[in-house]
Amino acid sequence: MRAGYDVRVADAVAVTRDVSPALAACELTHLARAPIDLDRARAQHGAYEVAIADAGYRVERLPADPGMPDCVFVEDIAIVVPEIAIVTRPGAASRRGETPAVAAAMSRYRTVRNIEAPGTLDGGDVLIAGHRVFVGISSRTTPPGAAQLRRLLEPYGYDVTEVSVRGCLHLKSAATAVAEDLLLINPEWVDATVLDRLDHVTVDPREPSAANALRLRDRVIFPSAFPRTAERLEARGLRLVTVDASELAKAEGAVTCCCVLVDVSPQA
Ligand code: CIR
Repeated sequence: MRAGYDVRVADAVAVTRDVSPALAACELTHLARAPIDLDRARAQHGAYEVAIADAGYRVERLPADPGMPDCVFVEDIAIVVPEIAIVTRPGAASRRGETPAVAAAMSRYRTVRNIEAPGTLDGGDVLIAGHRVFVGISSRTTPPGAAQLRRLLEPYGYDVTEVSVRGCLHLKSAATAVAEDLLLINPEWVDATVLDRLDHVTVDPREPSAANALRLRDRVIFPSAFPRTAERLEARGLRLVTVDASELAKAEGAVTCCCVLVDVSPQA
């Protein structure tokens, strides 16, 4: 077991959103459209929520909007730090209507700030590792969007660094934090010269999509589709809980993108 785990998990909330009945019309950037079994997607999403609840988080599920195919991917809509929540202006115009419901949920826990036009930014492009924040410049997040994020976070002591992303949707398709001081990276999809200054594990090359892991306080939620990379993480002492996320993966979703974690403990 790695040092530094805090297993006191009370007072943590995971905001999720139901799978939209319109999911088949989701945005796609790198994948060809494939049939999605909505019932199976909902069952897998429910099991994912149970895995998060088992870790001691209170899951707060927002209702789906039938007019918003991608609304289950709440991560793209809000970024939360102990001091504020930032509601994004998503890069895909079809997703901008997702923001009011998520903003309302965030306003119960944090002062809400917004990314404003013309900047765009998806939460999937924002990787937070302590007070280091990496923001991916991608097909969804523009330099003006990243600059707004910097202006909002720097007053609280965060160091915001832009990272270019290639070959994948978001920065967090290519790199996620699996512990306070440990990243999981696919170096093919991200400028690793920025990220590899931090201690990191690389994905197994046969599992390029394996860099997205959801770090909870005492465990990591990880897709069952990537057993070789899972072995690498377990070898670093991480406790993994695997979930089948195959249906939402057809919509280019992964495990970080279906929740926004909010620490509501008094010290937050
Ligand atoms: C989209 O293209 O916006 C959705 N179909 C998938 C978003 C996945 N979000 C994420 O990885 N943060």
